[in-house]
Amino acid sequence: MTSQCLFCGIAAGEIPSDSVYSDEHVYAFRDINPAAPTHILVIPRKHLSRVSEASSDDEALLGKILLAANNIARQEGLAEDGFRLVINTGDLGGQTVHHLHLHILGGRQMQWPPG
Ligand code: IU
Repeated sequence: MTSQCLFCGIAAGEIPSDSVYSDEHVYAFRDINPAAPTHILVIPRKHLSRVSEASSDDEALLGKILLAANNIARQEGLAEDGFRLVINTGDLGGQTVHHLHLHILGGRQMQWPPG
């Protein structure tokens, strides 16, 4: 499902993005409509439409995404003051792009509960 999926296209380099990290399994880029001073999306190159579609086969991949986010947050200078990781899932979860993505949000005070 490469060509019909926006984030597959971004990970493949077919659609331009402001890349911050790339490896064999994971790609990360700056959100086009940032909701915080730092807003980065971390995605698996493998197409998974949402986190609830992941299976035990994806255990290592999910770990890679989380550890990549951790490293990116450190590189972006967010580690000391803190940051937020978010995975919106499905309609009620507020997911609008149907390729699993982990939001890194930082650089401002976050509120709880989220909207
Ligand atoms: P959501 O969790 O599915 O709601 O997040 C989708 C994000 O993808 C959202 O923050 C958008 O601003 C972002 N995005 C993007 O970075 N580039 C795009 O071309 C599109 C959406 I469409």
